[in-house]
Amino acid sequence: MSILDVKFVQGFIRLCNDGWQQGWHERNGGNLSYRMKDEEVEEVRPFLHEPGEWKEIGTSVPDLANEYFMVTGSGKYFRNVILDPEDSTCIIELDDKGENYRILWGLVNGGRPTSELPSHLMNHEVKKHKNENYRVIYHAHTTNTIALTFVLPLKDEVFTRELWEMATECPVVFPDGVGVVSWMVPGGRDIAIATSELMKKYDVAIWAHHGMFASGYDFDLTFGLMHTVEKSAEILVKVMSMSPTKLQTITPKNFRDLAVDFNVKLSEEFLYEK
Ligand code: 2HA
Ligand code: ZN
Repeated sequence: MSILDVKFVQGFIRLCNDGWQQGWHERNGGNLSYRMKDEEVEEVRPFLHEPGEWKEIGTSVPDLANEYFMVTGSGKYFRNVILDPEDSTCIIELDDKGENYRILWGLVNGGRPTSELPSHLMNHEVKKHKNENYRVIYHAHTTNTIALTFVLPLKDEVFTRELWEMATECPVVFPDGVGVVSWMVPGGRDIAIATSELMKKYDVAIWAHHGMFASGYDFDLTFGLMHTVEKSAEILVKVMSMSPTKLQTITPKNFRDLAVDFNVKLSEEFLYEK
């Protein structure tokens, strides 16, 4: 038995490799974090080493105090995670204030958790408030979604509506819509605050000219959400490449009908007349 046989560790590694195979993780692009369950902490405890030094997170997440996370390492390549997870990822523990972390496993050749740790943890905190079941925060450099941030207005309602129109499954997969953050310097507290504000309302936040954050209960749902949004963006890029206008599309009335049959609530703010 090794830590690599533990189910959530396998799920974490598989998501990294799936993202790499999608082409969303050039070089060291993207990062992933997982908020571990109590029983999972106990499951991996035999494999944890003497704690490293406490280091500042760079923000404060008091409602995540004493929690454990598996996260990708700063500067590490998603491409390598499946080959050497102990080099590319780590398990960290937060202190009793939610202001510092220490490494308990992984990053065996040195390094620190993802440069986006403040955004990840602030998103986890917001999502945990909303619903204890949220455990995964995933950031990827999704090509088509990024392309759209150069040509669509950076408004939540425009991105949501345009992405919904591209595939009938979309309003069912992300009925709350998607949020958009204008270009900001990555890695710091400001972009973390802006993103976590959007995560109060949405499971998806798009960073203009950079990528996407997705959140979900487990690896399948979170990867599936990222994949669905990015696929929809790819269709939109193709449509806009063929023609500046659509000859036909899914209409607001169609969406309202769909909402009834599929039992989802679609906010009228996204069903505006164009
Ligand atoms: O390189 O994606 O946003 C990691 C990142 C930073
Ligand atoms: Zn990034």
